[in-house]
Amino acid sequence: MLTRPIDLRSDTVTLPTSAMRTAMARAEVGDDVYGEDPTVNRLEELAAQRVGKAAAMFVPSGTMGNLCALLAHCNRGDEAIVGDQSHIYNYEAGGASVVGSVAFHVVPNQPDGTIALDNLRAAVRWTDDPHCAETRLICLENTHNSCGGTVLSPEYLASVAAFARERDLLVHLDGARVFNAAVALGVNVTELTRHADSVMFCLSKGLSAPVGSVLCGDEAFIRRARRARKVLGGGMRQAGVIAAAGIVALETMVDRLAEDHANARMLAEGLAGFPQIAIEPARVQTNIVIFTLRDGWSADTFVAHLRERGVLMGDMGSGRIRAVTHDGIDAGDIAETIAVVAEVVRGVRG
Ligand code: TLP
Repeated sequence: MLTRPIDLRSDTVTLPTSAMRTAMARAEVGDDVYGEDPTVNRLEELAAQRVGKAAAMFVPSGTMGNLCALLAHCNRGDEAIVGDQSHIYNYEAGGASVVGSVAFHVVPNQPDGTIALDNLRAAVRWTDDPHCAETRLICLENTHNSCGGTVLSPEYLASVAAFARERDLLVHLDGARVFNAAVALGVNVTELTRHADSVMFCLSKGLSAPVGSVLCGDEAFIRRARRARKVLGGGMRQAGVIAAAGIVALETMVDRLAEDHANARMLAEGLAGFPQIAIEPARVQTNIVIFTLRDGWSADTFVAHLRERGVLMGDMGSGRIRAVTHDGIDAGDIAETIAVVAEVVRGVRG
């Protein structure tokens, strides 16, 4: 048993840094529903500027950020095209349909997290026939969580943006981990975000802030999104206390994501050494490692055995297991994880 658990379930388990705690304690605050919290205002300006948009809105979660985006872009009865592996479709409780009467038009994600242009083309409804919902929005995800933290390239994003313009559609980017994508590619994040009308990114994942995400877009869009956030009960008051950590996250925690990517690759390479594990290390581009087990071993038993020995991973269903690297996990933890996996593999077999 390890002296402390190695928690690879998600990068959402990251803890605020001491610089964040200091900034939180000292944050100047006001009532943000009146637009009077100076720290929230500063975070929103910084976030908008980082992703190259005119305006931004602080929200308590990525789920609320995506939902506000869909509500601000779409009218009741409109259709949003989403990937079948997307977080918006699978893990956000169908919010846009529940709250906004927005229909999801689900198309396949490719293994690399993209949606093929042919699939987009086929999904758009060309007609003003009243039988059909009106296509309004395309949602993309970068990095793509369920596809294994894969990175959507600027070229691909540009091709979707061009397609959307041609068809008079909008593009929303679920960029919960868009800074991981930018760091992996070695480009400024605006190379990725400029192809979308709106982008949501999370402060509370790899960037280690305790709470919060930011939705960015043009001024008119953010005005509509603020109304949606109010409907959802997401108008916060002295939110500067948490926004302060978000500022530290953006200013100090982006470049270090490269370490998480290197650790994820190290983990993937270690796992590939076990014949019982199916994984292609070359496909691990950022901080998410997804693998399956061979020979009919069950993922939940494997995950339970790891847990008993102090290593936490996520069972994603369909036999898939996810491990996510983040601040607080170093190369030594990865070596220990691989040693624990070796024990489990031997134990379960023997
Ligand atoms: N993802 C979480 C879980 O919900 C699966 C995780 O542990 O990875 N978009 C993407 C791509 C996400 O991965 C997540 C969270 C969200 C949106 C939602 O963010 P929160 O959890 O802040 O609502």
